[in-house]
Amino acid sequence: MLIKRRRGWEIPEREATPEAMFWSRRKFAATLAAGPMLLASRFASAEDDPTAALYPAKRNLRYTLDRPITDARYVEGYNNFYEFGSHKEIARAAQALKVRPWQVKFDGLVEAERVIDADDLIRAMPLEERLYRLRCVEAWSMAVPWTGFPMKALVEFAKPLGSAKYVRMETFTDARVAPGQKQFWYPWPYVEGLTMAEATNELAFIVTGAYGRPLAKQNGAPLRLSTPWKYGFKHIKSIVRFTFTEERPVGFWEKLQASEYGFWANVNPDVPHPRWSQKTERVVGTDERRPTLIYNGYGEFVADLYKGLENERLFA
Ligand SMILES: Nc1nc2c(c(=O)[nH]1)N[C@H]1C(S)=C(S)[C@@H](COP(=O)(O)O)O[C@H]1N2
Ligand SMILES: [Mo]
Repeated sequence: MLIKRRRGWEIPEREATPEAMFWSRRKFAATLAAGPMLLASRFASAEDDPTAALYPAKRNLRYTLDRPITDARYVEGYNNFYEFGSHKEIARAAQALKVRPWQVKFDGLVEAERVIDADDLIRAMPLEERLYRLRCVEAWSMAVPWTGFPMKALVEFAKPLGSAKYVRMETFTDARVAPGQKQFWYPWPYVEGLTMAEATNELAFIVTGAYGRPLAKQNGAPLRLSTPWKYGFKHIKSIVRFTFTEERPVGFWEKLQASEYGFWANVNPDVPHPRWSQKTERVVGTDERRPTLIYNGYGEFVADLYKGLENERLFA
């Protein structure tokens, strides 16, 4: 007889871990309450960071929030990073990830394949700070001061051929440091993709830092994507490879459960997830619920990207 077991990803997050319960039962709640500096020092490693002097970068005032910035202790203590576990308390486990040296590969439909060290890439790019909202498909949200550079600058650096239609991104694979990757039912490595028009839209941002310092490992150091008009699962962490291609990439979640997680994944309160509503979101770190906005409130920047694509499943 086939026994159907409910796995972590089949349970809506707010049902699995109401936030009050999450914070009260956690073992290192005391450390987190003591503040982000203590957390940062606890997690500080011996690895020197030659990019540290680039932070804090100048804030770009074009991108504004409609709510306060989420306290760093939530952004750095309540994470999705399935490589380190299918729950939210992965920050400690993620410290095992070695982010130096870190090679990033550009391949596929490019003028010439190349590999560059992440520190060299970061130093070559125009760093700035942006205040962005992050809306997870599980119906929670945060507001984060990310540091990074426009993905458009990265695309220009990669020199894709005119025939490239998509960019496929891939996370590291190393089951020795990321025990989640021993869970064979997940389609590792984590993969995500964007169309070239999305990747070169001004909002698409490669994140290298947050809160005025280099990015914490649990947030996807050394390079992570932010596409704030799309659900959080598109925001792939700890990227090692950018491949330019004519074929639409199949993301990690799409491969696992295509009926629930698609390629486009644009935020829309009127298109429910098959198992829960997307109408509102829980604002992490507060007891507030807010109405969710179409394109997560970024329609003025991105709505035009989807003209003529109305037959696509744009919102899941
Ligand atoms: N490699 C990788 N990237 C990932 C994930 C993951 O499990 N693995 N989770 C995604 C999901 S579902 C969300 S909501 C965001 C969470 O980012 P944060 O932990 O920095 O808030 O990361 C995304 N990027
Ligand atoms: Mo998510």
